[in-house]
Amino acid sequence: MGAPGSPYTRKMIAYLRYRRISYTLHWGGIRGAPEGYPEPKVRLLPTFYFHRPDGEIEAMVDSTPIIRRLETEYEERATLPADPVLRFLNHLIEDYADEWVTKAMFHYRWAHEADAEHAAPLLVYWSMPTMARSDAEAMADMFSKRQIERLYVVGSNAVTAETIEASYIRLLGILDGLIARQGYVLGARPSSADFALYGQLTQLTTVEPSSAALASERYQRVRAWVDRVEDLSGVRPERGDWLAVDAAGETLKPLLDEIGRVYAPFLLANARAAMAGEDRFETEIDGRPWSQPTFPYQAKCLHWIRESFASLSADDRARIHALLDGTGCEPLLA
Ligand SMILES: N[C@@H](CCC(=O)N[C@@H](CS)C(=O)NCC(=O)O)C(=O)O
Repeated sequence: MGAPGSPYTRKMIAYLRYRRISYTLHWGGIRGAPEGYPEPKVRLLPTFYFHRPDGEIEAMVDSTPIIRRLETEYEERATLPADPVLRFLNHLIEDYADEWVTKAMFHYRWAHEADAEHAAPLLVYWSMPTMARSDAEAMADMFSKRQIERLYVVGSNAVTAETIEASYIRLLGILDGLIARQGYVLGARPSSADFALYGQLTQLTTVEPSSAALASERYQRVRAWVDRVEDLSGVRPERGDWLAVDAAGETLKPLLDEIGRVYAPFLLANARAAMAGEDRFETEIDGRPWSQPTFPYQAKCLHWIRESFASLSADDRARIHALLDGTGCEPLLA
């Protein structure tokens, strides 16, 4: 169950299509779970309902572990690279897309009045297409008020706006270069990191007028890529389509530099505040001040990155150290 305006829902629909895993989609959103389905632990979009062998339905949220589960249950057309070094980089990039790029998504949707007025009715009609116009308008007003009040939660405010917007524009340029090379971030076949970036970009490059205009003016290649990734069921991936690990450092350098520039300092400052039991923190990101409430889930994200790094062989860890050297991502490993 998900909604077209949810970047994680879009990530997962495109993922399922590429993997040729059959599914039934319930467009939901504001309405909540479809009738007869269990509630997940946390109400989030998308929610996945797995039919268990004992006949029970299991509700699951969080796109990243759902993908890991589906990668185990279905073998063909994997989106996690087999090489452990590349697989680690895939995890890092997927996490950056899910947890940092989403700041840009939420910021562009709600921080500027024209964008917010554009999005609010869409969010209602995506979920309830038959609602009477006057009711829909009232609901859109209520919803946009709530979301604008929550901008501070992701760290979007007058102080951080420039940092968020500049990082979105740099990402477009970096992706333009990567797509031009081989079609996807990690080579000539899509990875879970591609689907994560795609999910955020479905909103940023096609829904929000401000951020979409930035993509259409200068990064038409990225804008076109978003349309293609929606359905990659016809792509036939080969084992050799993954980026060669020897080439990964050079190819991915601009993206890893970007992650080290904005996401690494964010994750570290957030985790430090979470450890100290502080409910908000201030730090510097990309040469500008950054302040926001502590986000406990993202402290776990850092923990998971470290856990997956620690599970690798000494050889693979050394290769990753060499790859990340000078990117700003090094403290994520410590
Ligand atoms: N980490 C989750 C994030 C899912 C998420 O945050 N979904 C948003 C919508 S895109 C949500 O449901 N937010 C709750 C709300 O808006 O009330 C994932 O990867 O699926």
